Amino acid sequence: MQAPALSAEQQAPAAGAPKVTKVEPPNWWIGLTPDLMVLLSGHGLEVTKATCNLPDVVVERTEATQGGDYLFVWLKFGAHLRSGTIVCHLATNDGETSFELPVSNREPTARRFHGLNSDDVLYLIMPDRFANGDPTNDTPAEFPGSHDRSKPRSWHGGDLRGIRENISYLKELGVNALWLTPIVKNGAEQDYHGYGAVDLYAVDPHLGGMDEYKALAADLRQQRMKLFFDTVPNHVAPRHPWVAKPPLPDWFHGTAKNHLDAYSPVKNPFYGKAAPIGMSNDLFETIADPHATTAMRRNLTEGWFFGMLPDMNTENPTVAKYLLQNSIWWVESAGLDGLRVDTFPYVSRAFWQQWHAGLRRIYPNLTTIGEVFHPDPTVTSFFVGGKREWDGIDTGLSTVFDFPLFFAIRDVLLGGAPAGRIADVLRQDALYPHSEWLVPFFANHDVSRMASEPGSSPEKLLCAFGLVLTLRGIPELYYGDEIAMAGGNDPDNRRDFPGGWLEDAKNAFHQDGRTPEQQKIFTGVQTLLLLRRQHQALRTGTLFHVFSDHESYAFVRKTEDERLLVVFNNSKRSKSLSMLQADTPLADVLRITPIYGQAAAQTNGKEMKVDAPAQSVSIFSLH
Ligand SMILES: [Ca+2]
Ligand SMILES: [Ca+2]
Repeated sequence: MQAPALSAEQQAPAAGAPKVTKVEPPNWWIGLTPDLMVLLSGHGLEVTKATCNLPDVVVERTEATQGGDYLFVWLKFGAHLRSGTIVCHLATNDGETSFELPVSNREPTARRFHGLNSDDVLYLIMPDRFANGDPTNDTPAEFPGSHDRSKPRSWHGGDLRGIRENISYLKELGVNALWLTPIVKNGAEQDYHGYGAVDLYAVDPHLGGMDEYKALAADLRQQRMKLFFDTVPNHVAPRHPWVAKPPLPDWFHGTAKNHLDAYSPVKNPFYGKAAPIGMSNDLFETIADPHATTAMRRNLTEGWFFGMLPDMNTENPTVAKYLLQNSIWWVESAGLDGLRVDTFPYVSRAFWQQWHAGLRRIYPNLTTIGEVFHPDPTVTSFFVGGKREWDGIDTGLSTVFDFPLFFAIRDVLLGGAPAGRIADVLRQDALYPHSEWLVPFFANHDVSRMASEPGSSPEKLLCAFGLVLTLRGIPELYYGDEIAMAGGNDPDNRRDFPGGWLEDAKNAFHQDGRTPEQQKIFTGVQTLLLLRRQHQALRTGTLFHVFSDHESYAFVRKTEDERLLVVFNNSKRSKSLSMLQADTPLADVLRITPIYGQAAAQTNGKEMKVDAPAQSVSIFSLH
């Protein structure tokens, strides 16, 4: 009997037969971009011919690298492309293979890509630490031993389903936009925080998959809430497969063995200033300083963060294209409203200009918020877009987190600094093209919890909320501060939200699971957020200083229809403030109605007197 012929699959592959193991991006959309650069991973990909099955898809060129372990394929799309799957055949001297690229129509854009404005309040969640909605993903098969709730640096089981299940809590509190720390695949035990990416096109399996992320985005849209994605174009994890085998020899700045350290060689006293608390030692001033030399700057933008995180070579156009497409892919996949941009000063400004231009061509309203961890507004504002700086570059960045105000609020409340320090930050608002988009905050995942700082108190915590929610901008709150969660420095500031796990003894997502102390803060924050929604002046009003001294600061938020007075007293004692009304927005005020806090106020038409309780924020409506 004759032996049957072997099918193609059964034949032993020739040595070096081509094989595709990964396609980046894994899918795309019709009409989004005129072209696409696809990065294939695999083996034997030194192609002699590449063709796709549709007349509207043209392979413009290909480039094989690393002995055929990677292949870049530049595709051009025609005007008549229809949804379906593009199949591209690759021929090499040793055989043939193919890859698939599904392309689909875009979802209707009406309720997507809105961006933020001062009507919004951002709430920061570290997904691993908020709520465990799906215990079956706690230890993905790929990452055995990564989960241990008793270890502060292990994965704890929180996930995207847990956030979906607690949207009602966020609505009840009164926030409407979520910033999640990075959800891209990290996997490894200590990378629960998300800043150690090993795959920029996948959701970490501990958090749920891409479907779960899209479901969260859809749930939020349904509730008219917004979603921010935390993106890190500056670096990936040391264990990213690219580090051992980069797609291009200069894919990174340097190599694992030979690279600069981002830690600046220039130390803080260079500009003669004392370092404020918590200030990074990296001198972002050198980027803003037209007189600085390349030697003073290079480490910052080309060095590896912490001396260990592989730094993307964002000056290489192929790397820049990869990163732009990756950002577009996340925004389009989930219908995002914006991106929080990590380690902003560590990436070249020319890259940011290009990256923003590419994003804004598709998403003109997308908001990007840069992390510039620095106390000086002349430095933070330098990185904001909407203006060209001395280097001729407009970064395109929408806005930054208001780190100068963060430092001032903490210094005033905890360090005994004069309350006027707050006005000192605000007086520099004209440095920003849109100070109304600044993001005031008093806490995030990188600093110790306000409630646990030496000298803190529930009253001071409520003052911090009171300031952040009434000063100009788009406030950011950190999960759990609304119930006075405790915690020291990283990772202690990232404790599990009580009640997010079935086995938790107390469930602070519900009022009956909160202690009276937790409920007091929760109610205060909820009230402030409600007042913010009810009073246009708290969201968009022009801000005027009306009083400032060592212990107190008072300001007015004014619109055409409304005047509100906010009084902050940082003293340990109650205090009486007198304010002359002439030539201020207090002029002509005859009636003062308290709407928040315990302060009392009266006026004789010329002078206003406010009796403010110790360590308090109070709000009055003026008529
Ligand atoms: Ca889980
Ligand atoms: Ca860099």
